[in-house]
Amino acid sequence: MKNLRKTRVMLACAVLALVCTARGVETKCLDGLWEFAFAEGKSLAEAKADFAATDRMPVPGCYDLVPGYYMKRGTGLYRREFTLARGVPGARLRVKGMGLRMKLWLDGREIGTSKLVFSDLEFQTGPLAAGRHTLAAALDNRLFNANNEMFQPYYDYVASGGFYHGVELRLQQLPVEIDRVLVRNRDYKTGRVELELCVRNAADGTSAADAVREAQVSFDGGAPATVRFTNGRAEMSVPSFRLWSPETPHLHCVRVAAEGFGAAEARFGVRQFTCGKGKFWLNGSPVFLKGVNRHDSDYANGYATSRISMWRDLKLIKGLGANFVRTSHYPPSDEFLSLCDEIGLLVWQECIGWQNNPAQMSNPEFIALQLEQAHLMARSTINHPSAVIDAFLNEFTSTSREGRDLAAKMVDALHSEDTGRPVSYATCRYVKELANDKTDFIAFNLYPSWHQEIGTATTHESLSSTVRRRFREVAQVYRDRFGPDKPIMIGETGCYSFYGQHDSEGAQWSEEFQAEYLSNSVDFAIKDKDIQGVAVWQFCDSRSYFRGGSDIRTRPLGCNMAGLFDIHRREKLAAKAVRKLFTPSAK
Ligand code: ADA
Repeated sequence: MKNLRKTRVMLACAVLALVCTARGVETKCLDGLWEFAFAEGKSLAEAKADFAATDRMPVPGCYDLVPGYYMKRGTGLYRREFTLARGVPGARLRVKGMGLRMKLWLDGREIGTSKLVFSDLEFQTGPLAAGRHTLAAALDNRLFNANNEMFQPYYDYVASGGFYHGVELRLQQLPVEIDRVLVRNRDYKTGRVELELCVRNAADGTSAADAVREAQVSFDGGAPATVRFTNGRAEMSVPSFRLWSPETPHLHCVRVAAEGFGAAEARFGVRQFTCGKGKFWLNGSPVFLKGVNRHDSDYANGYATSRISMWRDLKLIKGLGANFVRTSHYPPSDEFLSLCDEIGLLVWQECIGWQNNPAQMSNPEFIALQLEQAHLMARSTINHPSAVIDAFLNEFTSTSREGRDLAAKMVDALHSEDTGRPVSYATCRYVKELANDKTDFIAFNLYPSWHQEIGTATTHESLSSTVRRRFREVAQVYRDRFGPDKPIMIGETGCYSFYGQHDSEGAQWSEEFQAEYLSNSVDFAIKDKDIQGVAVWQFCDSRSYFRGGSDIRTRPLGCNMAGLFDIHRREKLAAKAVRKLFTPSAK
């Protein structure tokens, strides 16, 4: 009897040891120099996996910023080989953001296509044998004036072809395996979280959520506890938890291991961000959002921003005294959010858009793509405590029935992922606004005396009074229309300047003019009773449309010049003015 008990204990310990050392889904990085050819003017339909390579191209990277292909439009053809030491029952190819459309082949077999520019995408490969494999991709960067296009030619940011943040294979080791663990905050006061296990069948990637009934869960490297899961979900409290905030960005780690189903780890934070009583609330206290809009782009590398360049930008943003960044106007990379988790910044992320019109918003394919991007963005970012707002379609025609219908669908799609995040969009439609009924807060973009009321900036006094009067009027419209509960923020305010160009009396486009402009609008935002946040347009100058586009005369060298920093991140006077207002923080 005694021996039997001893054997049982030993067996249990052995199982536990096995479970605790279970490796989980393995990642194989496929970044590097790939074979390349460019088919100018050609479409994905004409692309083939066995193309004749004429060059090589780095992944990640935007091919249309590389000499030979600079600003050309067509399809970039990529290919590389990789070797597997062992066969696997299934794998997923992860593409961490691409533009603008893509087709993929593995060993000559098509494994997927996508038009979800900027999204973090995965494609099933099926079982893979040990040995050599060939992966090929076609990336089309052509622009069309067609209603089903996610990237319209008139958007005020450059359209670029390439792999933005790299490619990896996620190799499943077991026929049914835990792929990821998602951590949803349930109660920030007690550190209560819900774990969702994403368990997959290797062969086709379908969900097997209910396969895992019991798992070993450990937080922050502590002792594992046995937890029962129902339909892949279980609630528990994080031991000795510390809250995440921009000032104290504490992070926790969870490891889940289940016998026969492998293991997965996740980093997360305990926090709550909500809207109510006319304010934003972080962990139960009101928070005023002070920040910038940022394009995830560099002059030289386009959207293929590196970790160091993102980190440099985040240091500059934090250095302004900001607590907030809006990822204008498309979903951020996973890497960017990880860095925001670490450095402590509240992030507004959004699905791609820019002044979309009723014809686009009633196009079934456009609607389907937008909804798919919304689901993907909200779900794939659940573990990032920095991601606190989900948004969509910057400045779409929210005065139209089509806009209102699509907005309602987008709000539902984003809320359905159960992230706990407030949802909204940035509007520029003011009194005619129709689509804000279901949003959690109001964000409006306004450029009085710059894009609107042109000619009212003639004196320092008229600039100041116009800016303050218009912001107040618009804030009041929203307050009256939507009542006292929804917080109101300024999604964008700003104007343009040339780095290094000065004028003692603040001529338009001088650094002085921009600094004076933002001193007025940001000061108004901080002091106004209704405004609960402000995001300056924009963090740094950025590439926009190149030789055409509606406002082309205001895009010198193809750039939008509204940055607090220039495109090389050199500080303008406006950055100093904003820092002065953000740092002492009245609210
Ligand atoms: C808009 C838009 C921004 C940018 C800005 C500008 O409001 O949302 O993306 O284009 O104006 O610089 O004109």
